[in-house]
Amino acid sequence: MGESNNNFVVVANRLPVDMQRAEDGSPRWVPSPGGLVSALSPVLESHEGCWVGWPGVIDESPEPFRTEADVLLYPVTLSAEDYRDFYEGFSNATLWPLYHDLIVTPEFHREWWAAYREVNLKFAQAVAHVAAEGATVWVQDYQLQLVPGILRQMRPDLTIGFFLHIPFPSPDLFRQLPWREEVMRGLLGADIIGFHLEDNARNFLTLAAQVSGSAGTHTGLPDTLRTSGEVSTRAITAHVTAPDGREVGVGAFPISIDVASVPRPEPQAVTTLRHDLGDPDLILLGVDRLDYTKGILQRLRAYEELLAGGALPPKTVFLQIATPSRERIEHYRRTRSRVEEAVGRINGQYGTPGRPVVEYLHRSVPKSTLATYYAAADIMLVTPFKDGMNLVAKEYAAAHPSGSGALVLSEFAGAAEEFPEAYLCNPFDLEAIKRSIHRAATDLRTAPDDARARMTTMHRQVQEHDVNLWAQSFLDSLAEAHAASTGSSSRPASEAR
Ligand code: ADQ
Repeated sequence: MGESNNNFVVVANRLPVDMQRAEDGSPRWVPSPGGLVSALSPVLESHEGCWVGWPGVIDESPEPFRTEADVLLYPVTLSAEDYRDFYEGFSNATLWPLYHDLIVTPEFHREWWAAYREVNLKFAQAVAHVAAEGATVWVQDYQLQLVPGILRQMRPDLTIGFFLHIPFPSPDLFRQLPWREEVMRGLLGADIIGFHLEDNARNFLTLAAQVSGSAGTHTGLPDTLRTSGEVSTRAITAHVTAPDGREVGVGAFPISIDVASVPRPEPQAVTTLRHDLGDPDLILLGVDRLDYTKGILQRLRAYEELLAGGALPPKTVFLQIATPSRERIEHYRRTRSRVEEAVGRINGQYGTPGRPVVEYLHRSVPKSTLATYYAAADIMLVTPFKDGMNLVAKEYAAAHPSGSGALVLSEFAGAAEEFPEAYLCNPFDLEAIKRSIHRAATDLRTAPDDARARMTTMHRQVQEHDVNLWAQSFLDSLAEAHAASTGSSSRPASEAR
């Protein structure tokens, strides 16, 4: 198959691998981290499609590369300025905090916006190059919100889906964005727009009714986009009329994990880990990118106060794995230093020589190691202030088929909608986090049947709603939208599978 002949194209900020150069200058590809990659890799492999994205190294222009699973990886080059202004700037210091309910204050800079437009154009051009006539294109996430609109103009033959992996904020917050009309128009270039939750989709529909999509409007909120229908999960039932008159479907598609590929740890590996940790009575676990949205510091403080109050078994260990993330951005640096300060303080106060009460790793770990941690953990702590979904919660549920363990979960993680059986807490309320941890620890000892029933239900939920269902329902909706708009019965996304 040639480079310009792909019937199914995924475009995301990152390729599912990173390119590194060995000492002799030869390129080497290594798997890249993150929820999006975890979610999409199995889907693309089964589609034999093309993935357009940045290879993870500034100014590198590697040749397109075909994986063993016959997925064509088509790199987009980012310069140092692109990385600074498009990625660290507009994507992660403007949109990320804005869409996560202003946990830190978003910065609005015209140069960053200019870079965002230019880089979105670059990605759209790459897609236009690799996509066959009439292909299906699936655009991923907040870094590429203008791509659907640009592609619609360049290549009206394409069927375009867009999925947002992070929350979509309330209209009042979104309307702070100086370039709100342009972003809305960009998104409305798609045939369907998918979110994790019905609430996200409703926010978008309300906004679409408020913010004009008409070209060139920069003042006020003049024209109203017509919206219709109620949002329901895993299907398109609501529509908005785009400025060019097309009907755009809007729906909720909660993402999940590839349950079949979750590694099953050897029982011996779990025993060895428990032993290495000093055979504790209780193991708490946190696994996150080191991001201020994830609430790592709050969770450490809750743990510290529980230790201070003697509320946990004497031999308790908290294992916190934090993947390095966006390390040049000031708020991330500050979050890291506060987290590490808290780890030092808690160990200084409550640890004994050779027996820290917090084990902290600031690095990525292999999936098999992660699986051992999940299996060994008595209580998983997932306490983000805001999270689109949170795959870690689902990975933990998948790792406990017998119903062992317990999940403490923020009510502001998308996963809370699917896991009402978790020990839910408000992560802004330290007492609430403490209560949930304490209740989970107490139930494991005194009400094990109740704890087991909760975990078993969550395990079943993940098994029955895995990443394949997510991708399938999105692509089926996209194919239906295409068929409806062309009046044809062809199903492009299904054909591509
Ligand atoms: P993320 O913010 O990256 O994803 P999450 O959904 O939890 O958050 O996914 C993280 C992934 O990275 C998980 O698969 C986890 O196993 C892996 N991971 C984390 N730390 C690791 C470590 N130290 N070593 C190895 N692997 C590690 C974004 C959104 C989420 C949304 C996903 C998918 O912010 O809300 O759920 O996309 O849509």
